[in-house]
Amino acid sequence: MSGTTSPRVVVIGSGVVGAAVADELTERGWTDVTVLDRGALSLPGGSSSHAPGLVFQASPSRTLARFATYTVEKMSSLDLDGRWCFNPVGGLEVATEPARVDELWRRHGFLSSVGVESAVVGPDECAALHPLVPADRVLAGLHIPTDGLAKAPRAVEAQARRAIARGARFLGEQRVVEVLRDKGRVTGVRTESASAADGRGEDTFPADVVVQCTGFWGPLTGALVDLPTPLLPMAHQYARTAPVPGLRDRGTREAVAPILRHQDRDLYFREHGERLGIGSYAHRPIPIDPANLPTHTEMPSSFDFTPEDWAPAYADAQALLPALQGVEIEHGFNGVFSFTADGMPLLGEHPDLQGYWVAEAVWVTHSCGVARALAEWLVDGHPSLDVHACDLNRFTEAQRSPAYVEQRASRNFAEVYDILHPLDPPAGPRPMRTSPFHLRQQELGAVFTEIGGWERPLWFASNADLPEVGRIPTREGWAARHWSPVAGAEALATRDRVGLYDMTPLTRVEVSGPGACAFLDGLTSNNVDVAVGRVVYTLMLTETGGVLSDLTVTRLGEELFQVGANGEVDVDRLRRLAPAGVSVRDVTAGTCGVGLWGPRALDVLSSVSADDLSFGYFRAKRIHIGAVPVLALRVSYVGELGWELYTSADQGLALWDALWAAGAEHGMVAAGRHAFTSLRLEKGYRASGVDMTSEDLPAEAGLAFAVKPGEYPGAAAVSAEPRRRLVPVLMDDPGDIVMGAEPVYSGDTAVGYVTSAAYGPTIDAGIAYAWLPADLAAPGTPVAVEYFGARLPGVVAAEPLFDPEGKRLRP
Ligand code: FAD
Ligand code: THG
Repeated sequence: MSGTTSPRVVVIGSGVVGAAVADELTERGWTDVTVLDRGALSLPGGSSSHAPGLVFQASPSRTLARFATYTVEKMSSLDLDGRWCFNPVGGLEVATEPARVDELWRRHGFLSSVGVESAVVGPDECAALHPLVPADRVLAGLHIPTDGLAKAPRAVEAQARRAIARGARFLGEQRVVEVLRDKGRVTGVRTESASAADGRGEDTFPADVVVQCTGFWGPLTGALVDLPTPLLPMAHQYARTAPVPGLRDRGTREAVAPILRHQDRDLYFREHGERLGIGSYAHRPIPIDPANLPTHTEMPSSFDFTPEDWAPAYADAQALLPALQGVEIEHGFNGVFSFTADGMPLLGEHPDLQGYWVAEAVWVTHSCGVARALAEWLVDGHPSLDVHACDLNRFTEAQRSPAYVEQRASRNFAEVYDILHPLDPPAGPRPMRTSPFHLRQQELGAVFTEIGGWERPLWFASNADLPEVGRIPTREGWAARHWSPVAGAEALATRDRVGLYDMTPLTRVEVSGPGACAFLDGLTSNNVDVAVGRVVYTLMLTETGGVLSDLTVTRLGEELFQVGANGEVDVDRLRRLAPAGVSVRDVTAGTCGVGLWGPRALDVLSSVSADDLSFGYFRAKRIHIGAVPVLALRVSYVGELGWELYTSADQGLALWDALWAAGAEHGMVAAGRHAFTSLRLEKGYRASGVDMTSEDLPAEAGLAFAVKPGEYPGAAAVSAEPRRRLVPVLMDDPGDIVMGAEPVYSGDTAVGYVTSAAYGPTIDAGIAYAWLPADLAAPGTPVAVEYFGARLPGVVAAEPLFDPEGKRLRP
């Protein structure tokens, strides 16, 4: 795009995020960029002005890890007048407890799955890698050669200069105090400059696009546009020691030794010449109210050091690194930066104000990757990496409440270095959202976890006496946590008799009004202009054909649809794109539903409903269950005969109780999420956002059947040749159960990674769905899944693994 057609962009905030956004936008031809900061340039006083800049690429998220690898790559290519922006000293994470050794192996596996080289090394090698680590203090280490130190202020300056060379402006001492808008669009911003106190220095900057990159000021900036920016500013302690004996006389370079993490004690370390910098997450959470920041200081993000919080951390540091004994702390501060409820950044466009974008709660580590994603999003329509877990609009209203953000983010601070199992349930506030069946589930001994704000049963203790329990192989280690063989028995009982599943948390959206049909048909990949009473499985795609989400669309009337979706991000997309006259209403909270599935489902339902239940697969009908009006969909995510049964929330208990009473004589069980997952993987039903994302084409994800010719986003791109495929791997040993996110090997090469995994009780095998290169995806191909350092053999299998002819669904 030429400069003259560039939209006018204002970036608020010249930290490491704002500068990177300006660089990435101008690189893509959007050159009319103005970056405004309330502070003086080029060190305006935000978190970036004093971040010690450790870049560890390991993370719980594939997307974050790849944001980090791009940051490493980009910052390595930058310099400021010959001085480095990234110093590739490598990273070393040490284990002082046996559980951490396992965790290092798990992280090593994760890094292999995202293509970052790493090695688990013994104590002697740790000592050889780091001059202050004695071999007798550690059990093992994880060495990541490409980790290192980012010099955030230099990276800001270097990226700003590039952007300026392409036409951008950077203006300091311009505090944005108002965002100008017209008819739901941004039109510019108004600032007060440093001299505003004397009544001068007010200015307006017209803009078509505004990007909020204000770091922990986010909640204040968001308030200008009525946007709750759900992050919590918290102080975190960082200190520099006096010269350390073991670091003296090592030459003039700022840092040579790898950055070091001692996660068993929530500590990290970096060299500053002959001094050591130490950061601690071991102290109490110290939330900061951004409204009470000091206004007339150069470093509003730096608070006074609180030595009482520091003392235990320093004792732990000295225990690991004996060279620190007797070494004083020369300087320390409590530095502020942003934490979110789930540890992920906030990226995306304001739900109601077009042209107002946000990139907040971003570490230096991820800054370049985030900025690239945002620039692609603006310029191309969608980022090339999957960003759904970072989407600004991923939260429900309650999850944006200050109380929720404060509680979850504080917990994230405390747990930032903890060993977290993917199924560890979050602490409070709980329960947040409960289905009307919650009371009954509690009576049945449900073991709950919480996902997306909803309480969800994993399994039910009341099923412990099922005869099937004895057929489920026992487990050890991670795979055994938050799991019980009872879950496997619930799955078998569903295949053998009938199971009752809570479907209330599934996002349900009513789309209605003149044009509703044309809207959904033009938005998704399948044909939804079907007879009233039909259900259609269909996909929302990016312009380049990537799978944003899979939906079920039920036609309830000429211009009335119920859409089964995957969370708030889908609702946001539907709302954003709906034309005038089409109403998009999230009905999830006011409604509830169950899945009644299994060979005896018809027996159960016909005993409580006088309606004709002979309507076919993927058909919908309004029926009555006792006195309860119900929308019944002949759909089954577990691959058995049966229905999803929806009603309004007030009648939920009546629905559950009627079915429960009728189910007794048919051996019905209440079944939880683990059973659900095992059964869906036996059938090969994908979970959007987990198995496939916006990075994957439908054909690659095994979803070509849901794509029809037509005019919808992505239509032109869907026929591209698959480069890789999502396929099931069956483990050779049925007892080998992995967790997800493990690397998959062909010979000695990591060629892919696991998405979802579970034990398939009906087929008695460990199932791991995995992405593999197309030429290694044929059934029969031998592969190995690396699990805590062990290579578990398996083989690519043909799918579906269970009932390939679908006889269960259409008996
Ligand atoms: P900032 O750098 O805070 O920039 C936001 C800018 O917005 C500021 O310059 C501010 O002046 C400006 N602004 C705010 N409101 C307005 C307004 N109304 N108008 C105009 N301008 C406005 N990250 C790592 O990756 N590795 C680490 O090792 C690491 N260690 C850290 C240690 C400490 C002690 C601290 C405090 C942070 C650390 N971080 C680390 C986190 C990292 O520093 C931040 O996440 C990152 O710098 C945030 O960058 P940003 O551009 O979003 O925010
Ligand atoms: N139920 C409803 N809506 C949903 C889901 C659901 N929307 C979101 C998510 N789950 C969508 N995922 C799926 C995945 C697979 C199927 C249904 C929803 C499914 N697939 C069959 C198959 O692949 O063979 C049938 C597809 C077809 O005939 O077109 O059933 O759980 N309401």
